[in-house]
Amino acid sequence: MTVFERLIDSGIKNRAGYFILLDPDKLPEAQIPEFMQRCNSAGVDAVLIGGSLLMNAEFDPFVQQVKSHAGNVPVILFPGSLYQISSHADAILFLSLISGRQAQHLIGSQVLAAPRVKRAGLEVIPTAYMLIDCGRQTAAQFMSGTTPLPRNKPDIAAAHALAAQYLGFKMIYLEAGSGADNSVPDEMITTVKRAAELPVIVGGGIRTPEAAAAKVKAGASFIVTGTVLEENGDDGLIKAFADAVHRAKNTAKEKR
Ligand code: 1GP
Repeated sequence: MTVFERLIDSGIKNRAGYFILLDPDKLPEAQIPEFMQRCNSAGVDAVLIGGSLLMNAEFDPFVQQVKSHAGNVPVILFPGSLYQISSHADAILFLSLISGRQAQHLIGSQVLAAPRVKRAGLEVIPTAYMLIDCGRQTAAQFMSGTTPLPRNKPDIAAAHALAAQYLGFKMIYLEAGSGADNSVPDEMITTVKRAAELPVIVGGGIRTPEAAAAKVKAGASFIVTGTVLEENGDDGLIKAFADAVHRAKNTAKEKR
């Protein structure tokens, strides 16, 4: 079974899935074993590794360390640049920034990355990546030099999602940006979910298990949190997020 099949199987058939984003600059290597132990026992569905920028950490050894302590949890690359490819991961979200109009982020970087991804033997999950305005500029917006989609225009997001489906992407990622002041609006998630028959990952600015559950109810298939776990040392928070996401029921379809 591929990582993608596993995610779909455990994730969206009956319940949503919970992903944790690890930024190599933020999680000290010495803390990786204990952190991954907590992910395993909480039932986290995958860890994503990536960041807009790498200031200090060495990417490849970091991924290797995470993988060696990951147990059953799939390790998926969520690359912020061409430097974030590692053969130690299980899979890669092969991203195209479809909310922007810059050829480099739509296809240019992907052409450069493709041979490296193949050599690394990674499972590829083609993912349509959409930046959603969160009220102020985020690192992803600045680094990509693109304009995010307006947060009060769910139809624009829905049309992008439908185009992504017709282009053959396997997942949609609605991104408010790491540390966003405002997460992706629930109404936009519902509109996107109804427009396209693809699993929807939602991340950026989700700070409480209740907010995560509300996104699942709105139609999210997978929830990503990063910053809140970096800022909060509470041992029980990972489990609280995982439980909230797994227990919440997606009601977006019934409202159709
Ligand atoms: C960022 O969606 C992720 O790419 C997670 O965002 O760090 O705000 O949780 P946060």
